[in-house]
Amino acid sequence: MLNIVLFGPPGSGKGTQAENIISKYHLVHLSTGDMLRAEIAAQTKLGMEAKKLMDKGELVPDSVVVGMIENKLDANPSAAGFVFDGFPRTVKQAEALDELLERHKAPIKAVLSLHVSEDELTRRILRRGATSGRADDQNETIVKNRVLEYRTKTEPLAKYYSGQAKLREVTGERAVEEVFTSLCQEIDKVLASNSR
Ligand code: B4P
Repeated sequence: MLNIVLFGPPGSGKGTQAENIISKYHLVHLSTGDMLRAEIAAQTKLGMEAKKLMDKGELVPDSVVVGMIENKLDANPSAAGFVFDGFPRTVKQAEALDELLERHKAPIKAVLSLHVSEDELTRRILRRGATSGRADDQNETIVKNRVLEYRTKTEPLAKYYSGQAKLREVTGERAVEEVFTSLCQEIDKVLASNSR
């Protein structure tokens, strides 16, 4: 089973690249951002609670996203693997994911980390905000808060995964196709080392 984490700050292109990766490698895309937005669209209680935090650029509680991921893993027993996009975002979430995947005997094979400068992240998100209708994409203060949440709560995960020798760095500030080529090179290295 090929389980990959796409890691990086908001707007670094995780969602964009996840789409390309799942279609090339026939994997299942698990985006906690998309799952939360679906809950908001369906106006569930969980969605309404999450919306209050997301609109401010804050993370939703670990227990909420871990529960959603667990349900999706259980709902896809015959998947060839998963691309985790926007999850985990805290060390607690990463530990929970390791435990869940241990149960499925299918650990994370690689964590692909996208690097993009702060100026470019803000530019991309505000550009998307002009058409996306996402409240968290429309205001520079909220975007800055999302990046701050990333720096304080999510970035420490890089150390967690480099400690497991799974972290692979990729420059994300290039054309979408160029970034995709580099990500595929990293995935192919992982596949080659597994088949040895
Ligand atoms: P997400 O939905 O995960 O949103 P994101 O970080 O903005 O997205 P991403 O990095 O995928 O960027 P994308 O490809 O779309 O999270 C939203 C919110 O949900 C969080 O703030 C949080 O509140 C909550 N949440 C989600 N998961 C959570 C968790 N695990 N725990 C707690 N809370 C959670 O790209 C952005 C833009 O850049 C697009 O317009 C794209 O077209 C453009 N772009 C992409 N690649 C480009 C390139 N190479 N060049 C130019 N533009 C590019």
